[in-house]
Amino acid sequence: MAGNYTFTMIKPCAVKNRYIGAILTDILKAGFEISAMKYVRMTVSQAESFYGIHKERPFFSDLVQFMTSGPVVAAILKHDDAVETYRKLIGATNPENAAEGTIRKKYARNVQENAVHGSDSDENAAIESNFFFSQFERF
Ligand code: 3AN
Repeated sequence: MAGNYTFTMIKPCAVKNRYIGAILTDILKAGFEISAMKYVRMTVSQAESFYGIHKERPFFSDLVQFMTSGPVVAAILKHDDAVETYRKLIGATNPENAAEGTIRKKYARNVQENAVHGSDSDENAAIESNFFFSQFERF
């Protein structure tokens, strides 16, 4: 059965471009509730650990450098079938392939600076949420 929670980050590019408010508005208008939220800058070792699944990919060091270049907004979001519903709202990884009206179509610059992260499975949503938030920080 699909879970009710997903994990997201508003990435450094979208923070720098002043899209935090617009992206949160899109998320809330789509019916998501905020279960947890914080504004943090990851260290290099935290980003390497968070993206460990990609460590053999050619873009890994660029990705870590980018994701540690400034603060991110990290959040746990609640919705029925949260992972799939959120992946639809954000659109394809590469904004060139993202559907009209999606967050990445509107706010992403390219495949790396793609505005937001969204978990790709219930299992990863739980792992990623636990990486950033304790039980006392969730509502
Ligand atoms: P998604 O974020 O849509 O789940 P993943 O998990 O394949 O996509 O990639 C994680 C992150 O790695 C992306 N959000 C993006 O920032 C970066 N990335 C993915 N593919 C590339 C690529 N071909 N070149 C540069 N960065 C990439």
